[in-house]
Amino acid sequence: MEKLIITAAICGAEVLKEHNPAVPYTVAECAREAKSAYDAGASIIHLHVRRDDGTPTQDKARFREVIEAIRVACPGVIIQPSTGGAVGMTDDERLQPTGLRPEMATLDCGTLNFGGDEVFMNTENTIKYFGRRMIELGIKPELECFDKSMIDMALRLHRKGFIAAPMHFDFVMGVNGGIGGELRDFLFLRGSIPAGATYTVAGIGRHEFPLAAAAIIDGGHARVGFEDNVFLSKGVLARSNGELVEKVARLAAEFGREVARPDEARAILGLPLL
Ligand code: KMH
Ligand code: ZN
Repeated sequence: MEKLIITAAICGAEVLKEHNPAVPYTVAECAREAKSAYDAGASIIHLHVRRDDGTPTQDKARFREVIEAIRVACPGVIIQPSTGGAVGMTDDERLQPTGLRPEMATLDCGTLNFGGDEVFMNTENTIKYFGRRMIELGIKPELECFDKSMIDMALRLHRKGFIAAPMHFDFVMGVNGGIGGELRDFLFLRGSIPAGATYTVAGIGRHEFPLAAAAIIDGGHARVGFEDNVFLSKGVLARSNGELVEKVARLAAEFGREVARPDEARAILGLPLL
């Protein structure tokens, strides 16, 4: 089986220090959290950035600053900026970090309810616009699919030339408004992607580790981090993103699956080596 790629979603746009005091806002805190994850075996850092007061922003200069600090702390790591940003941001606001030409970025493949009155908007035209931009800039999209219909959308837009192969999916499971986080849901999604595609799974909250275990066994890849879950186990806050990554690496070791370092992850994903 291929080595396991662990992605750390260190910060997110919604989770706050009130949920876990280790959630990073400042540049130094982001570098600290990325390093804890990298040292524990993460080869991809999925990145949102904040102002120092915790406000989410897609500001290009802020991304540049945080990315530079992470590069120093985590030599060779793959940095994957979010183009999802936070609910309510415009398309062009969200796309700003693509101007830094990262190796990867997220591409959200559909609209969904996001709790209360919030709607995370990704119309077909938005997805086409983002897909075209990523092809032009040579950025590999991680196709964020919060439900089965979003996989279908991604496949349709791939056929129309808006998304290049080999496709890499991220099944985000357990969001209130998207697909659930049960094993049957996982099997439905992973059975819906084409041969030659890769996937990672991001389970929200209590779904994080069971779904990581499913991906480890299945030959897929796993995402953990404060964006998705702040607990190491029931009622126990993780002290760092690194603790969450360590737990996945331990699970992988139990199942005899080795963890990929960044260049091995690049080879698996079809990214140029550094
Ligand atoms: N913060 C969510 C509204 C992504 O990174 O592409 C969107 C999100 C997905 O987190
Ligand atoms: Zn995200």
